[in-house]
Amino acid sequence: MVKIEQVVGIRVITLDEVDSTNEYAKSIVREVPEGTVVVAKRQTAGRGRKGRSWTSPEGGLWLSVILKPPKVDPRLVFVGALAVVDTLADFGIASGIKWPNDVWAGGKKIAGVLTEGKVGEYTILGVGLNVNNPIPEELRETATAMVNFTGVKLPLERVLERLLFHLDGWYRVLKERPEIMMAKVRERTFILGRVVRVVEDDDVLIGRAVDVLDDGSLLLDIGGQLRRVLYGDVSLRFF
Ligand code: BTX
Repeated sequence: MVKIEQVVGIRVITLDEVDSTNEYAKSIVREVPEGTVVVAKRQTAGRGRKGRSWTSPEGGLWLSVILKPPKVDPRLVFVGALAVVDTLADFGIASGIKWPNDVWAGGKKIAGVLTEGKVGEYTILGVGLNVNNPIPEELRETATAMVNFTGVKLPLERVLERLLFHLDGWYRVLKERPEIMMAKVRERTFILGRVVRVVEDDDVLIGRAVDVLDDGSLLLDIGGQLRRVLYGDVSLRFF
């Protein structure tokens, strides 16, 4: 029988409070093995992409996984997104990926993924999942938490255990059979077939999302012209 070695979660560092688990993970990257996880009860300066802030009070799961892949792979973000989708399914919550780095449930954002790395050295895979935490007033239109679906608070330890299990599994699939992971990403990406607005650097593109390609980029149909988008912010409500 082939023994499968666990990578993600071989070591878990738990903190009560930290500015950002991604920052903390970066500061210890050289001292710990690949797969080490930093999880904090609350973050005082949780970050999203492009310097945006990520609200992280007690009750949610805020964690970073230290990965040391041979090269930086932009598809690592999907390891996080797919693991969240599977974790939510374990608790009976249906969700989908809003390319490239959000997970939505019931029409609202329930989780976000932030990958940061240094070429040839490491990638920090940060995942923020709203579990039992309150959603601040100003985000209630767009954000939700697991507790809003279950009606009862969830044991955070159990959610963490499922999330680490799925992160480990999808990281292995990415390394060994990336095409299988990308097929799953396509299946889970709920924006496909819909007209979206994508902001890519200074470009604003409006078109129909038709596919997620094997390299992780989004294929847009803009009035019959196909355009590949490597990275960007997607909005669905822009009319
Ligand atoms: P993003 O840039 O796609 O999303 C950030 C935006 O999401 C914010 O501008 C705000 O509108 C909204 N938002 C803020 N907090 C929440 C929340 N709790 N739930 C839903 N929406 C919210 C997404 O970035 C990537 C987030 C990664 C967060 C993890 S937590 C662990 C790790 N450490 C860290 O500092 N960041 C990552």
